[in-house]
Amino acid sequence: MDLDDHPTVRRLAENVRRRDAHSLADLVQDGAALRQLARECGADDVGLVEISRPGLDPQRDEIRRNYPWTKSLLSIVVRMAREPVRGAPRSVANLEFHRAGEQVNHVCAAIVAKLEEQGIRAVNPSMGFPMEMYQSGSAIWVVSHKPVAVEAGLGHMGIHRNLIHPKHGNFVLLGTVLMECEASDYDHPIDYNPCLECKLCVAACPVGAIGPEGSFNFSSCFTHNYREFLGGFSDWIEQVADARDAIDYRRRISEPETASMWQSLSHGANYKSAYCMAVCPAGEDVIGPYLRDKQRHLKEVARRAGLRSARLRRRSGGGAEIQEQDREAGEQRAQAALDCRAA
Ligand code: B12
Ligand code: SF4
Repeated sequence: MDLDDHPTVRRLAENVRRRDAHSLADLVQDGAALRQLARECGADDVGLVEISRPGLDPQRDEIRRNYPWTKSLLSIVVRMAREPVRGAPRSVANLEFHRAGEQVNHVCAAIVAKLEEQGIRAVNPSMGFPMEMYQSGSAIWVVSHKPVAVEAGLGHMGIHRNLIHPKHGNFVLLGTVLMECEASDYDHPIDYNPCLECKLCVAACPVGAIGPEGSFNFSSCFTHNYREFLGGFSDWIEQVADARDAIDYRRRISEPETASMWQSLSHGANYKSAYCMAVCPAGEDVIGPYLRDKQRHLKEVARRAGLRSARLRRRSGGGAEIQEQDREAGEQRAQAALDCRAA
């Protein structure tokens, strides 16, 4: 068969001819149309940034290493429902984090599909996981969404380091689409930070990861909130590997923690905190109840913090009494396992 006569090859040649006929100016897409496309695909807000923006200096080389053709970035937010994130049960909050996260990925994938139909190369790096584990040592993510969203005028990072959208507050998850095309116009950072500097996030964090001046202790948040991701998972595997037998395993890991790890493996990894986000009153749609009744807002924050204080003391290794209780509980679990075997 003459391959040049094959229908697929003929159609491809025609498409390439048509594409080559485009002038560079045709590759500059109308900014308003790109924003409209993102909204039609389900984004709650959107902004555009050129790759040469100084705010992207720390990640430009990294982005271009993987996708050298990137000329502009489309940044989107998807709003989360507030009450599921605010309440104490983390299973409810996690449902909302997973739902909104999936939505971010779907919206970005839909935008990429539409752009591809128009002959524009585009990719949608993940909103969270999966990430590039082989890059550990440098950033394992393909795009750092927060600085892109800031440059796209979608908000600023508050004291807790989450992006606060001027309307939806910090109850948003972020996505970025890398595009081959330039846009006719770009967005810019908003001229104020929606953060109120109330420092409720500082008080609510169970492991003190957020400093009142805006410093962030990565390791504290990572070890606690991300117990069932990455480092915490490795720790669990090592406990399994090091345990001499089932009874020794039960001494090391409590049954609820085993069950929680199973839930994460079977239903998607679960966050253990996000209380910094839960308590944040910033944003036009969010601030109302805080302004109306600060005392009530504070009481609710305190109630949530109270629920976690024992865990906090245990995790920080403080309190010999609690360590003793932990040891006794481990022994009881081991004894129960022995009784069970003997029966
Ligand atoms: C890495 C990461 C984390 C890390 C670090 C958090 C952070 N502040 O950067 C950990 C595991 C702690 C984390 C936790 C959470 N995350 Co997170 N996370 C990311 C990720 C993958 C990259 C963040 C990033 O760009 N960091 C770098 C810069 C821009 O941020 P920074 O605040 O200045 O970072 C400082 C520290 O993180 C530190 N650092 C970063 N990496 C490392 C590595 C080491 C070894 C060390 C020592 C320090 C360190 O150095 C930076 C400079 O001070 C993004 C997804 C993505 N691909 O963008 C989601 C993302 C930032 N996370 C998000 C969320 C929702 C959370 C949690 C609420 C999780 C949850 N559901 O419980 C918490 C909130 C913690 C907090 N207050 O920041 C959302 C934020 C949405 C928003 N409105 O801003 C994002 C954007 C995901 C998304 N697509 O929406 N996350
Ligand atoms: S809780 Fe208060 S201090 Fe913390 S980020 Fe939100 S508004 Fe800013």
